[in-house]
Amino acid sequence: MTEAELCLYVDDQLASPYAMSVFVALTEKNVPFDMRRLDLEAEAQHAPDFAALSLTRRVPALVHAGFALSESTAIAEYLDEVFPGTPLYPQAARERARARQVQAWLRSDLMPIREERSTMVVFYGQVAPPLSAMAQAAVRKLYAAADALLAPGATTLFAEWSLADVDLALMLNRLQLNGDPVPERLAHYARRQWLRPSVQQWVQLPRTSRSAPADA
Ligand SMILES: N[C@@H](CCC(=O)N[C@@H](CS)C(=O)NCC(=O)O)C(=O)O
Repeated sequence: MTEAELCLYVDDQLASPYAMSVFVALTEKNVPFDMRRLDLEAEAQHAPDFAALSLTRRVPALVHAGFALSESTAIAEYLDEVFPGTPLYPQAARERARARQVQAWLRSDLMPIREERSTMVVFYGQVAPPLSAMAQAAVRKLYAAADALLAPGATTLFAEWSLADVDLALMLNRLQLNGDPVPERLAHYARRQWLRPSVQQWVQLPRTSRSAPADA
């Protein structure tokens, strides 16, 4: 495979949690890929060239040998089916379904956490003001779900690592890295997940300080 065969489009700020998820997926698959950064503030996602590739006009988008795909979980599932290497999802049907459930939930719920603890906290060290009552309710829901999903002493959701771990750790780290109280068991899990080399490769990418994105 040549590098030109796989190209990942991400946000210029490298703050998108969904772009991070796909970056980690590609890195775990150990396949070479190009990465192109789009300036979302400058509306680069609406430029005709990109809009023709990404039907949603959002990042992440992946182009694989002429096949263009958007939506991070669709991309991850495609990569898992097409490439060998580290499995991104559990093999057993029920665990795989649970992993997809976690990913879908983290992308569709908990909006007050995503708004009040944007990934600028995680990737740019910004400190946000105290959580609103709505966000505190979302945090309680997050902690209850994570506590129920994680077996005692476990550092992964399932027997083996999966991409759902990356997404859950990111959600917990929105709070942990802001200094909000996180139950120690969940904090330990998120810290361990954050140390995974593929995650650290994303975290360590050079960034220049910018203002907060609308929804990350
Ligand atoms: N459900 C999508 C969410 C993607 C998303 O929200 N991308 C944001 C960046 S974090 C984006 O491209 N925003 C620009 C826009 O919507 O115009 C996924 O999982 O890929």
